[in-house]
Amino acid sequence: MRILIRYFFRALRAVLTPFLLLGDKLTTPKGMEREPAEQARVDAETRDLALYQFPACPFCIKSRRAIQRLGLNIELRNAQHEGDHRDALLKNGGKLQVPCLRIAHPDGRVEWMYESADIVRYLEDRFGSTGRNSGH
Ligand SMILES: N[C@@H](CCC(=O)N[C@@H](CS)C(=O)NCC(=O)O)C(=O)O
Repeated sequence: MRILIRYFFRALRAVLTPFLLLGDKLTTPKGMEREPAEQARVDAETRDLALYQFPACPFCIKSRRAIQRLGLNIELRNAQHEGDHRDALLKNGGKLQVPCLRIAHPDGRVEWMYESADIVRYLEDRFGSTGRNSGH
């Protein structure tokens, strides 16, 4: 029975994936604009961030859209299939759940932030006021 349920969800995901990806592509938000020097400063900060994600996961799409909206260049690491990113997420983050934002702090500490709502809030709090039209 369990195997049937697993295959059902796998098939459902396979059917929904193209629609989710197309919807994401067609409705990509316009990115925040910054002065070049400010963008370079933000880029230097986001080099310490990486988003572990699956391409068609709705929570990952929500997080990627926040990244696009905020005009951030954050490395996306696909953890859907067997490989280094999946292993690193499980081993260091503690569980195979996406999205997960890896934050390397200046003091050397590495934080693994799960939950799309927390990730979006963190990015908005940290970078939301750095754009030309941020209104802050
Ligand atoms: N409440 C979480 C839900 C995240 C979630 O359910 N992610 C799914 C993918 S859409 C997941 O990681 N599932 C584990 C798996 O498929 O192995 C959030 O908002 O980030």
